[in-house]
Amino acid sequence: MSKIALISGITGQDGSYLAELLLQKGYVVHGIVRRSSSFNRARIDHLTKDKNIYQHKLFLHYGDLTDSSNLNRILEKTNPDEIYNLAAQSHVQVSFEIPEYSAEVDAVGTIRFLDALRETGVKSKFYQASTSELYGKVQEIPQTETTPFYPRSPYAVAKLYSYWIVRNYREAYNIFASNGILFNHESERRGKSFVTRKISVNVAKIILGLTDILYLGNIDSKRDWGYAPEYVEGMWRILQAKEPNDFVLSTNETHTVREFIEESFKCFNEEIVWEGIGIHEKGILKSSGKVVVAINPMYFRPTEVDILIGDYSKAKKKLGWEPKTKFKELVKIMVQYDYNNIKKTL
Ligand code: NAP
Ligand code: F7E
Repeated sequence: MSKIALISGITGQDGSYLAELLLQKGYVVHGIVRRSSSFNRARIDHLTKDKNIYQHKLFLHYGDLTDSSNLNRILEKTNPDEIYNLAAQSHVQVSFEIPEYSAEVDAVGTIRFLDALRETGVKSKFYQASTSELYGKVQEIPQTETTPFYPRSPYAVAKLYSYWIVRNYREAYNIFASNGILFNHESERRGKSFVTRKISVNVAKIILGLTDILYLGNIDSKRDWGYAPEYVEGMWRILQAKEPNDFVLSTNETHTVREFIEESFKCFNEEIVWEGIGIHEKGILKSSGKVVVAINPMYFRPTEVDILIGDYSKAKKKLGWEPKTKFKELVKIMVQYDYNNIKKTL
C-alpha cells in the first residue's frame, strides 16, 4: 500500500520539490492550494498535467491555514500518514507590513493544523517548517538545536510559537511532531523577491542588456545558503526517524549578500568593484565602468538578522543527512538557469 502524504504550501518552492520527491518514492500526495485570482500553480504544473505519470497519485484541495473547518475536512478526507506543514507567509520583510496576518498563518495556522489532527483522531506524523530566523540576533556561532532563540521579525516571532506548539503537542499528546530548523535554501524555483533569486534574475538581465541597475538593501548580512531539493530530502528523513525530534539543516558556511552578487557576475567573467559607503555605495563593472548595483533604503528592515551559520551535525549523525551543493555551485545553478530562461524568451 502506498503511503499518503499531505503537503500544505505545495505551490511554493519547497512544496513543489517535496511533492516531486514523495511521488518518486511512490507516495500518494495530497496538496493544499489557495484560491487566487491569478494562476499560482506554475511550480507544480509539470506534475498535474493530463497524462502525467503521477496523474492518479497527486490530488489538490482548496484550503487555507486560516480556515480550521476546512483543515478538519481535508484531514478526514485524505487520512494521511505524514503531514508536511510548509504553508506560510514566508517573506521576512513583508511580515513587518502585515504582522497580524503573518501570525494568523505562521503561528495560529500551525495550532489549527495540530488541533485538527487531535480532533479528527487521524494518526499522522507532522513536520513543521521551522526556520533559522528563530536565532535572529544570534546568541552563539554556529547555531545548533540548543542555541537560544532571539527572533527579530514578526515572521520569526510567529514561527517561534509554531516551534514550541509542535514540541508541546509532542509532549502533551504523544503526537509524532518534529521541527526542521532549516537555514536559507534556494533554487531556480525560489520566489523572485528573495535576495538570491532577485540577484540571479537581475544579473542575467544586466548581462543580456535588459536592465541597468540592481537595487538592494543590506548587502553585508550573512546567510547560510543551501540548495532546496536537498533540504526537502532532509524533511522526509526527519519524519522517517524512530522518534520525533528537532533538527538543524544547513551547510555550516556563511556568505554575505555582497559575495552572492560578486559570484553571480563572475559566472559571466565580470568583476565588480565597490565604490562609496553606506547608501551611496555602488557596484561597478570593472570591464566597462558601468554602475550595475546600487542601494535602495526601502529594502532595509526595521531589525536585521546579521549572521546565520548552522551546524548540521545532529542531522548528519541521526539521519545521515548532509548538504552537497555549496555556495559557488548554488550561485552558478541559479544564474545559469535565469540566463538561459530569459534568453529563450528574446
Ligand atoms: P514559499 O515559496 O513562499 O511558499 C509558501 C507556500 O505557502 C505557498 O505554497 C503559498 O501559497 C502557501 N501559503 C501562504 N499562505 C497560505 C495560507 N494562508 N494558507 C495556505 N497556504 C498558504 O516558501 P518556501 O521557501 O517554499 O518555504 C516553505 C516553508 O519553509 C515556509 O513555511 C517557510 O516559512 C519555511 N522556511 C523556508 C526557508 C527557505 O529558505 N526557503 C527556510 C526555513 C523555513 P501560494 O502559492 O498561493 O502563495
Ligand atoms: O533576505 C538582505 C536581507 O529575503 C536575505 C525566507 O525564506 O530565509 C528567508 O528569509 C538577506 C536579508 O531571506 C535585499 O535584508 C538585501 O539580510 O532573501 P531574504 P531571509 O530574510 O533570510 C529564512 C530562513 C526563512 O525562513 C524565510 O522564510 O538579504 N537583502 N537586499 C535583501 N533581501 C530581499 N528580500 N530583497 C532585497 O532587495
